[in-house]
Amino acid sequence: MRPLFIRNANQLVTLAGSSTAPLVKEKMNELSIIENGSVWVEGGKIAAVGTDEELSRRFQERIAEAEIIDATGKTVTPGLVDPHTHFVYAGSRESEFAMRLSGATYMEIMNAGGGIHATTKATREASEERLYEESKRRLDQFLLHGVTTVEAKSGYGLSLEHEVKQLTVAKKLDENHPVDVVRTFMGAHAVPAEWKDNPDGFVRVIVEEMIPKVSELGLAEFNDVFCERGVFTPEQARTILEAGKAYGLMPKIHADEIEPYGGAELAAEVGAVSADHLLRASDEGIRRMAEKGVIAVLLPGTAFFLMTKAANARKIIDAGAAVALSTDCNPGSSPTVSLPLIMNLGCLQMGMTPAEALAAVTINAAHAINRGREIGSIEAEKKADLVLFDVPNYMQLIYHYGMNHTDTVIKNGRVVVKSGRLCY
Ligand code: IZC
Ligand code: ZN
Repeated sequence: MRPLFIRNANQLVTLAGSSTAPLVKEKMNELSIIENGSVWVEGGKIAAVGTDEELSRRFQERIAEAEIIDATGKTVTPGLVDPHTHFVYAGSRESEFAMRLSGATYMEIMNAGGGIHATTKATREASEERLYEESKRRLDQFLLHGVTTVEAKSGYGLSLEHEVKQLTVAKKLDENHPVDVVRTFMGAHAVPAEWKDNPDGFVRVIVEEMIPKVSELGLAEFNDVFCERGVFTPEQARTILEAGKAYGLMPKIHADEIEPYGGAELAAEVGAVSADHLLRASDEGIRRMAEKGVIAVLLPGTAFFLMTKAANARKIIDAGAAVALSTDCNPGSSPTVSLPLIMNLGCLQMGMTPAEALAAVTINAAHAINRGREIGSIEAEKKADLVLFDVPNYMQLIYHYGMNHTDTVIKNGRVVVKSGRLCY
């Protein structure tokens, strides 16, 4: 592969210097921007970063052999990282939109057999091939919006067979598609209809059958639980997350989305990598998360789409917890793939600065999926995952809401999106 020389970005937003720990507090505003910045890429990795003047001097003898990408007038960022999605699913739930618009809540729809249960039915009925095709289309859309790594949860199978099918699709997408797909087992996403009268029996199936099998097959790195009244209690969540730890699955948790339920506290107790949602998390829970280094993954698109008040990112950052942002891409509460839109909502609805929002979808998002050393910033030795946005500065990327400025995407040193179109 020829070296790649990305030249002369109006802003090269590197986010360098935080590969071992996420950015917290004021540090979330330090983006390490290089004006007229360039990047030399070799063997799929970033080899050097600097001003165009510095790099063109340093690589003078080799420029002729490189593929040149002119970034004049553009903004270059690390490939965006989405650390919380449910994008592997079949079917669609727009019929619930109308129900919610006339007053039904997300939980009411779920308790009446819709919501997660509807998607579980469609996902169980889909063949592996069809699930792959439907999910691949979504993954292409992520890539077209500048995302080069995405976390994907299971949780629409809710039986050993179908959880394995869902994670297998995610694994095959990881292998065959340019976007890296980091897998999370989420058998504890809902209690399926057949276990409705015996939720503890279902918890036993998760702990005794699903977790050992998923771990044996190497299908996931993380283990997540929807800890919410009417779904899984903090006690059940603790049992499931501890069982996962024993099989090498790192804990994550859907915490305190709908009411304060002790999810943030539990995340700190079990040493979760992240606690996600946190709209109603207690101050004490946030304090404990900050103390234990649990990353807060916030999902303002979900609050927007469910018409509720978003989490208070300002308070969480000021309390010292690292914050990441995510789409929560899923068919019911956040059908979007756009992290630029999510950054905009992070600023308008959660009190973040644009710089914090960008740190939250790059380096901090990478840490939220345990990839801080490989991705999330533009630094020598890291994967050459880069995005050229057709805007002169990163602020404009966040300011223009609902627009897609992605021009070029480079994944592992290879151009996979050119002039806003897929070319992998
Ligand atoms: O399908 O509704 N919140 N899980 C927890 C979801 C949203 C996904 C869904
Ligand atoms: Zn979720």
